[in-house]
Amino acid sequence: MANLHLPPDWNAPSRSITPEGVYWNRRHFVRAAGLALGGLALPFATSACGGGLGSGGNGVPGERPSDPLATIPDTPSADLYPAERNPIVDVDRPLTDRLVAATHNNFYEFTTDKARVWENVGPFEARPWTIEVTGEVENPGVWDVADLERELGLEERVYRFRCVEAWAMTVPWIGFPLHRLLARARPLSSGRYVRFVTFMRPDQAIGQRTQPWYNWPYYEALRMDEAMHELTLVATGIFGAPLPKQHGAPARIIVPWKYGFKSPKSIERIEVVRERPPTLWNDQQPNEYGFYSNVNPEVPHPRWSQADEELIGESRRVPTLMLNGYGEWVGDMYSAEIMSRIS
Ligand SMILES: Nc1nc2c(c(=O)[nH]1)N[C@H]1C(S)=C(S)[C@@H](COP(=O)(O)O)O[C@H]1N2
Ligand SMILES: [Mo]
Repeated sequence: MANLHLPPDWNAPSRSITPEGVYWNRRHFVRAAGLALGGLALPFATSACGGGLGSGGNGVPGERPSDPLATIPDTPSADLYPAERNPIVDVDRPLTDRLVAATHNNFYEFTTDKARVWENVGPFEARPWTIEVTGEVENPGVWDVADLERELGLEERVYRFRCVEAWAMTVPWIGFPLHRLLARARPLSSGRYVRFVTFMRPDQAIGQRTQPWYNWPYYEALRMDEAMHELTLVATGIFGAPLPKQHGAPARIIVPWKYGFKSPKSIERIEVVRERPPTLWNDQQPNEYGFYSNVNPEVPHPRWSQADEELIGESRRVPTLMLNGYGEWVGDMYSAEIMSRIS
């Protein structure tokens, strides 16, 4: 692809990224802490201790998970984790703390309270799971996520991730480029946009029951070239393990140069379509959330500046980077007119 020129330092060694060992140690620390807690929180002790973190961690379905990482669903693909890091992109920021990321989530299907999403995901049955790819494609299909993880090849990529609300994190996603899944379905030339639809399960997602003013299920979309871009991932894991439910298990889209709401979680269906489809946040408040929503420090949100951002878990703000720092990769996809649009 013409737009895949590499940044000059693409193969530079990791600089200040927390090395893998550190978060694995942290994980073991958390496991130990979880076991200690399990002794106190009797109703959850058995399930929390059962498989340790990262396996069998669902807890009792419907009940409050015993800890923020006890929300990683069981999966036959668990042996694929951790996956090898692809140094194709590198970032000069330290990794966000794993527990901070797991307790600061936007997933309105469960609650708008970021700190409590993990507490509400207990009833959500995130695995097993299939993704349907349909629409303007030669080979529509329904594929099992665990099979896709095995067959399409998992890799780890450390990306910056920037929410439109001016907070940001730096995390190691695990997954495969979306173009590999689209290639299976073989998009037709009539397919110009790619639409994503998440689940509709009010019985499992309390926010879908109590917040009917959002037009569930969550729907988002990308232009075909954005969807096919090498940086656009289907993430199935984070921090060396399958995704916890609050991060969008079992599979979510990651588009690192766009505001976070363009990265839909727990997707069930991908539709290749001819016309630009409506998207949830743009429908909800078109004057605040555009279709493109490329990270841009120079275009303020109507209610706040986008010039800088808070790094979650760290008490400092840093300047926001144009296209979240991925301009060399994706800048040539956008005209000045598109870049000047609201969020
Ligand atoms: N289905 C769904 N996907 C979603 C959202 C949501 O509410 N529902 N929130 C979005 C927003 S606003 C952000 S910032 C990211 C947050 O991802 P994280 O919780 O894994 O950090 O998910 C995005 N994807
Ligand atoms: Mo967001």
